[in-house]
Amino acid sequence: MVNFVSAEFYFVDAMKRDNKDFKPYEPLGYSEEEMLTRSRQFFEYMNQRRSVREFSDRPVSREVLDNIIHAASTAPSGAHKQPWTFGVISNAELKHHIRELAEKEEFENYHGRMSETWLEDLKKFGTDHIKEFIDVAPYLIVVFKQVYELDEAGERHTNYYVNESVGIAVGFLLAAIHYAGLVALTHTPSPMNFLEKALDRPPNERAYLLIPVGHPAEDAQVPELSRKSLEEIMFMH
Ligand code: IYR
Repeated sequence: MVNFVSAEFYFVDAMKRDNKDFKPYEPLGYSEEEMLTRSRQFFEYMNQRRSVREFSDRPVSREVLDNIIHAASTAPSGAHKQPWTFGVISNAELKHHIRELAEKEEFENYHGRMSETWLEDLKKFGTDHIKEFIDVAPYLIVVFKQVYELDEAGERHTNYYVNESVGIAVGFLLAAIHYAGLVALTHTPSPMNFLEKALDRPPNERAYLLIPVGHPAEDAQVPELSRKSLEEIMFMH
């Protein structure tokens, strides 16, 4: 890491490390050409990802779902605390219960809690308080952030950069879902605390996102949209 400190500080830092905690990093070692191809292909692949709101009830195997969540769990996190829990709901009654609770909140949002500007911004997506996808998708992944860690003895331990860590893990999750050829929606029923109660979660967990996962409905449609260009999102000095 480039660091604006003198070589002496580097030395002290290195001394603080306990070598038994470290092992050599094994680089992937792609050639320049491979790097160029891989980075371009990855962009093109990711650029095909779309949020989908219309799901098929076609089942998805448990093993595929496990792999997706395992991939999400490889995300970096503050002090490697891994401050996340992924709840997977496939039970039809529980999904329906969650749908009813989500629709109740969303009804309030669409009928008074959201500003005119917000409703206007959402118009082109055609969303409303009806959340059929919660019943239809074979799995709901409810992502929880752990605002602190609770160990087996019930002791609290601090977690760091929890929102950043869980956000990155969800990014990995969405990439893994797309890589498996499935679709997802990052749904934000608001407020979301009904999920903590409905899923009987411990006091250190807060619901972060509700993500239905599955195959798209055969006639699924997605909004016509384009993404910002590199020039718009990037600067370089
Ligand atoms: N949470 C609501 C509203 C909503 C808000 C945004 I910002 C969106 O991009 C989409 C929807 C809902 O889920 O319908």
